[in-house]
Amino acid sequence: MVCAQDRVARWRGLLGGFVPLSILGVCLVGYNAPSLFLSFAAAPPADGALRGVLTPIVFTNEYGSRTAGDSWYPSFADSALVEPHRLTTLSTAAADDGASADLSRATWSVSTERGAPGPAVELVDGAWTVLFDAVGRYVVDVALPYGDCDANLAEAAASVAVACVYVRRSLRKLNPADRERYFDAFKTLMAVPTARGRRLYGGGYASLDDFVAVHLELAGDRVNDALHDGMGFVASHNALTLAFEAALQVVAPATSVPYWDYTEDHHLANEAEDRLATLWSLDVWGDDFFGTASGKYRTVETGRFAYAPIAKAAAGARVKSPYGYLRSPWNVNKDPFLLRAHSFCGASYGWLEGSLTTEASPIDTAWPSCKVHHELTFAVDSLYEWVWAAAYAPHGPVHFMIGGYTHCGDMAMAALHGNSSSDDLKASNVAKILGSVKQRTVAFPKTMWRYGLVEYPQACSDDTPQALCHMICDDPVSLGSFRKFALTGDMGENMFGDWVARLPVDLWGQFLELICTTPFTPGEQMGANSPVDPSFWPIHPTLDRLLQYKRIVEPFSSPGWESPDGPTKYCITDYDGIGASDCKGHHPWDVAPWAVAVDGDPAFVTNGELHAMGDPRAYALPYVYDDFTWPHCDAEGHVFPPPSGAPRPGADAAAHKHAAPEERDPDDRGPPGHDDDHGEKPQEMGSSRPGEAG
Ligand SMILES: [Cu+2]
Repeated sequence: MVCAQDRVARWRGLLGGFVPLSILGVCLVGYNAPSLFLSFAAAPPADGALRGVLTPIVFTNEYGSRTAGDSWYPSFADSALVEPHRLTTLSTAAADDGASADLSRATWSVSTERGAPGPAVELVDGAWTVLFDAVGRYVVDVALPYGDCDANLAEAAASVAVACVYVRRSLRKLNPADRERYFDAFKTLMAVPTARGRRLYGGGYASLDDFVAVHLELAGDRVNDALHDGMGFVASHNALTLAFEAALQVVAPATSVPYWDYTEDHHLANEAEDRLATLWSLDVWGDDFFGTASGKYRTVETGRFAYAPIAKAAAGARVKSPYGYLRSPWNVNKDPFLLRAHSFCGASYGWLEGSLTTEASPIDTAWPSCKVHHELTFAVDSLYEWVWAAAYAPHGPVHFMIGGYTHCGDMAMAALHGNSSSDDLKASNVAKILGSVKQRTVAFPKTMWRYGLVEYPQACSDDTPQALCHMICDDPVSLGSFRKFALTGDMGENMFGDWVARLPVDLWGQFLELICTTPFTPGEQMGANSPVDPSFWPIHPTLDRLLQYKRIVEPFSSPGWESPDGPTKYCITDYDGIGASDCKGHHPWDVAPWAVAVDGDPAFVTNGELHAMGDPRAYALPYVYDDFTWPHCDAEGHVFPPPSGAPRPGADAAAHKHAAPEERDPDDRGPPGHDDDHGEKPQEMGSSRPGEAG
């Protein structure tokens, strides 16, 4: 303790010593230089009254401490970030470490941006704590008696702007309590229907099935997918995630939807010997996370999501599965449980490090890597190009590799084995053809229906055996229908592989029989009901985070919704930019299908408005991301630099180098003569591109 007289003497001493100390700068060695200069800042003014100076106000919760201006968001350059419904500890201290500043005697006040009283700050076990209960801007003031030996010589005061926002964290960085809270709330939304939930939790509640139903209705439309394969993809999924997050928060107020940086999964699996086995055995598939799908039925059998049920669609639902579930019309699955096949009819994958131009094909599965996310960030400079690219290689394979296909029977084509005289159809080629058919389930069961080549049953009654509920082809399957299915332009080749064109005429019927009578069944993440799978939700925040980083670090030179060069194509069915389909859901002026919080209240906004709300320079969303670093990518040489452009210590930002694309094993190529379909951009009808499941 330094008493008043001593302190005044000390000021004098410091002031008196100033010149020589400055001249003999070297003499500072051994002193605590920073606090010395802070002491000068607190030097008594001419009137002789002491006024203390406080160190910055620090806001601490279980994830760490924040001070004003330490976030990467330009909108929060002057603010400290705090989180709603999470106990926050406030601290500050006298900058002059010689002064006595008894923090227990501080007076704190919190007010809203408009000056209304905010939440109370309370002294609990010697620490000042506050619980913000609503997203918004606040001001925190503190006054601290500043003096010594029981004499208040002055009062130090400080004021800081605070932004209270939810923080979306990496799924892998949630502390165990928060991870439990998130997945428990998820389970509640899964189990409690909307009407009952509203009685229990209030009007903001909505069940998971509510979100599944709307996503299914919009994505399961036969002609226009209003959520995918177009410019509305990112904004509509941001609206979906925001609305879902708000429903979760009704149950668990401190929760936010985590992001799953699945490039880390690529990084981890890529270093392993058996990459796919490693991919599916990572932590996120454990009982504490999404749960492991296993067994004959490929459903989760342990953990909180064990036997997660799939609901029946409401009476009169426009889009439902043949068995009446909240599933896609092309999903003939009879089983009532959440399905993740993780493979296509058991066919093994190749493993490729994809790039932005990769058309992710089941032949070479390209789980999104650091490389592709880096390219999306630094090799694209228009929003238009970014949104079109983001949906595919950087995102789509996560959905369809999780979902996969099953119920493929034994895929026998007896005649192919025994009766063929064709050189093309030696046994090894037959195996490859069947392997190709398996792998291409990623596209054809849906694509053939979308193009009107096949139908699915309006209804399969509950007692219809699975084997009898499948797509409906022309009856009898004719040579004409083979031409229609398999030889129409590029379509058949894209759907099945270029071997179809060489299939002998006498085998066409048998091939069609196989295709048309097998109850190929997609996992949920392959279909329009993908939000029913807990592993769906943390996927899109990952893209959103990448987009926010891009907008902070290297903003688009063409930030508009429209193509900077050439006609704008709003969705894949917008032929030649002339709007042949209405592309509903994909224009900036289309209203996003889920309400989002605007100034605290749910409101429907357009895709364009929602995108503007995410502008880091005029940020109006109720959440931020915890950080924008990708250490595992930096380690691979795909460096994500901080906003200044200055390299982080230890990171070679100048390099931006890419690892050479992995050499592909020619034996992984699948079907005979498979034509490399990598490198294609989004296409019109006629493509069998897997598209964006989810
Ligand atoms: Cu989706």
